[in-house]
Amino acid sequence: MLKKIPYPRLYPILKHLPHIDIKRPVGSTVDVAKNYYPIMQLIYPNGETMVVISSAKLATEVLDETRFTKSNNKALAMMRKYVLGDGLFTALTKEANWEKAHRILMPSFGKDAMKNFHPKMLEAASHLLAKWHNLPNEHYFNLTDDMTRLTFDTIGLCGYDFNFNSFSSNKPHPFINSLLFSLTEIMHSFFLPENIQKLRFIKQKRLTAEISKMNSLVDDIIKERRVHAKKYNDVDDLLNLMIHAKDPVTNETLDDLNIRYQILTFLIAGHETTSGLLSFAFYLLITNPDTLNIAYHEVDDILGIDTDRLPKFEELSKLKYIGRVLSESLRLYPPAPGFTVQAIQDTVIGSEYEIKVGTEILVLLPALHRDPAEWDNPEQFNPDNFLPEKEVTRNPYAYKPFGNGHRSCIGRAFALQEATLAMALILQRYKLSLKKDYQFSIQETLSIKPKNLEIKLTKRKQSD
Ligand code: MNH
Repeated sequence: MLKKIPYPRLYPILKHLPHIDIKRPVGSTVDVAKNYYPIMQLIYPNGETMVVISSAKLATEVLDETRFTKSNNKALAMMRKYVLGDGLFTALTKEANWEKAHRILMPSFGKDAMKNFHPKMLEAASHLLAKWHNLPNEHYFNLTDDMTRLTFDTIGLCGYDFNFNSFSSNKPHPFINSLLFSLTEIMHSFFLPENIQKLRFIKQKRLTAEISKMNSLVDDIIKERRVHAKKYNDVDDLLNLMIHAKDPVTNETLDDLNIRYQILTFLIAGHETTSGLLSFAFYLLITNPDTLNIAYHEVDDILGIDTDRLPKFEELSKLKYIGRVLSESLRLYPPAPGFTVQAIQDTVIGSEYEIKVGTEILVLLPALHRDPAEWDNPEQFNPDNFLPEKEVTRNPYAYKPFGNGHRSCIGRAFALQEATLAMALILQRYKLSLKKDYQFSIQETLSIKPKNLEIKLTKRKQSD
């Protein structure tokens, strides 16, 4: 028997918009979806419909790549139009440039390639450590801002051998401000009908200006590479692949415009989410002292409380508990909180809900990752959810922080290595404490991060 996909009360003109807080679209959608588990439908003022999935059972179906494929929802389409073009993230799967760039860039993100990134990741982290070493006592600062400095500098060094020097300034790198404005503006526009959007020409004008500022950083990166071509001949970074590598199938290199899009794609995708991951993971550790203790023990065991010793690449994979902390943090607070797919042809899911070809389907990760049918105590932070024996028995579709299948995250291993390294270096050296009256809330800018996460540090001692 087919059922209608349920939805909340519909309003004239605004349709479902009154149910959504456009400052926190994901959080408010999760709140509504709880009342409509495992599936609901939202209609936006522009008439577009979104089917929202929050159970692993239905995710298992819509993530079957023989029936469904990644779709560029309106936010991705806007990212594509204004910023990222046919770069990997916003290219359509059927486009020749997606497959081509995927083939060219994939090898540099495999397990073997990760070792090459280790020294650069250490270099970026050493700038964070140098800054923290010199902080005054009892000084509160925004942890997320420093995590963003770290991840942004890391992708600059690993990807483009380019030092953004984010830690040398009290202000965020100008690129970060431009990106923040652009993502927020694109997120807000997502909900507005096109005729209203046109009326917001001041915002639109600023969007264009911020995007050209971001593009000028891409110009700097390309210029540096061209002017000092010789110096970079033997460098093993992403940019050299983007510029020189030939696709084994077509024997072509990437074209100049596509190279620009890839540079921006990796600049953005390569730091935003990892910064969110580290921020949430530290917040969760600080507020769950038992888990923090286990993490300290592991770091002390494997690396020692020796403030000068830097982890070797081979040691990172021994930090099993930290790995589980990161996985569990990605479960509760997936920094990229959703992604969309669409049916290849008309179909039925869960044997009861009809899905028409092309219908936008949102896999709402904070809801999926707390599916009561799959997780015991879903709201509880418990790194042991990722013990190996738990992982083998769980439905793999209950946990998708890096997306799905062919179009899943190319930077997964990179992000986890970077986050493990940063967490280990920090725990080796510091105790972290939150401001007394800290009220946890989430800031949404397409991705999610903790808001105003102010912490202070105390140096650890050998005797701790
Ligand atoms: Mn990443 C795709 C999450 C780190 C580069 N990434 C995706 C998708 C998710 C995602 C989800 C799929 C989106 C979709 O289906 O529309 N990414 C993350 C998370 C982290 C992350 C949670 C960190 C934690 N990503 C990184 C890093 C890089 C990167 C680091 C680069 C160095 N991600 C990408 C690219 C894609 C992507 C590129 C698009 C891949 C493709 O479609 O071929």
